[in-house]
Amino acid sequence: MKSLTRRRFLTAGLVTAAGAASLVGAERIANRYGLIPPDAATWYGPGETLDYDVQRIFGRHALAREFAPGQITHPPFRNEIGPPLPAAYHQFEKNGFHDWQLRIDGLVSNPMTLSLSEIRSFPAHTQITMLSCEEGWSYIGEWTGVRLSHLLDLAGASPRATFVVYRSIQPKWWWDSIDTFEAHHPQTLIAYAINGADLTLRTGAPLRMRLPRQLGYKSMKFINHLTVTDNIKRFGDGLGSASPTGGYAWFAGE
Ligand SMILES: Nc1nc2c(c(=O)[nH]1)N[C@H]1C(S)=C(S)[C@@H](COP(=O)(O)O)O[C@H]1N2
Ligand SMILES: [Mo]
Repeated sequence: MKSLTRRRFLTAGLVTAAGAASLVGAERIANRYGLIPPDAATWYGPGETLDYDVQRIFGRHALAREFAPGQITHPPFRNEIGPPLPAAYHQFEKNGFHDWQLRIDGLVSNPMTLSLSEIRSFPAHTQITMLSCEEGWSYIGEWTGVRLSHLLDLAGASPRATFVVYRSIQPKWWWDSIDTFEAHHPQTLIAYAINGADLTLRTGAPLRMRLPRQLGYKSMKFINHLTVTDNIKRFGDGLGSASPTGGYAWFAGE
């Protein structure tokens, strides 16, 4: 009921903003553009919905600030990794991650499983950006990887898709999602290197989501699975990530 009221409120705003004639049309636009974050019904709802909508209406193409090489923080700050990694992870690590795979499925015409060497053969992008933890610290690093949009194009992601779910080797705690704007944003990378060297256990080896427009916890380490969807409610508790249950908002942008 609550989220319905909020939806009506948003819809009214959209009607005003767009000068649209029809309420039904505006509601369709709100849903089409995903202007309601998946965890809107939680206590983050009102504030987060407002942040998210302002960002999506006015700032969805905005670029996170990029820095000069001399501004890189040495060594990078590294956060605690919790909970402990499973034994399977350490097996991959022993083999230099040669058999690590990234699965891409869901609303795609060509589901695929990519090896690390395939991912490294794709066009590489490097960016010097800031990673900010919600706890207040931050550091500047140079990340290299493939654009997520490149992988989505390869797999033939459907234009009907609204979210991309990403999972780590710790899928119970560390799974998350982004909307398709964020997924196609040119600074959104599946990263495999930091400051010119392969990622390590502490920095998320062998693959890490790198989202410089959102707080650090969205830059998930140990990624092995991407699912393209038009129905985010089907995943986990339906809130878009494990975070809202643990006390963190799904949308961590500004
Ligand atoms: N799989 C996984 N990803 C993770 C975490 C984690 O514990 N496990 N910590 C997150 C948090 S809270 C932050 S702030 C950043 C920290 O990245 P860093 O270690 O490169 O500083 O990683 C994020 N990604
Ligand atoms: Mo964090």
